[in-house]
Amino acid sequence: MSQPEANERTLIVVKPGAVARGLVGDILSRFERRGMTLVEVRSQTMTRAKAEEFYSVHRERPFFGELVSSFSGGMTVGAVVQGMDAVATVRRMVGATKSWEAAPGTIRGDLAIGLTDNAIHASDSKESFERERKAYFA
Ligand code: 3AN
Repeated sequence: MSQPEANERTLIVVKPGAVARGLVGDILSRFERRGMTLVEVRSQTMTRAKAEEFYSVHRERPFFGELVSSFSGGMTVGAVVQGMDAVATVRRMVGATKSWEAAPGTIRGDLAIGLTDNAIHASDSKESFERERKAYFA
């Protein structure tokens, strides 16, 4: 088995619904308490064009319009999170996409119940991280 990377980086974005509910502190503190470092943080309301670029891999999906409207519908908070095996570790901490199925103890399992509005985005690979970091921090 390959060794996990100690200082791997990934991107998380707290989605507008969770920012509006005042959950930013709770969500970011979970990564800090896990021993991970927030190396870059930004808050912004995404333009529609920027949200489309961010989610461009889903352009052909039937839910693309709803996803883009939701993501650009209010303030977001994005962070580059660094730590041991960060991409996979953070995805485990985030939990299942359908947040009603997400395990208790995960961010979605504790804080979300929706699908489009499922509290947080997290990169699913190193390649996605590189692309999404550029798109979010542009
Ligand atoms: P995840 O965020 O868990 O990586 P993806 O990448 O499959 O999930 O989907 C990206 C985002 O698209 C999800 N966070 C969710 O907001 C939305 N989404 C995914 N599947 C659906 C669906 N069937 N209907 C509506 N929205 C969806």
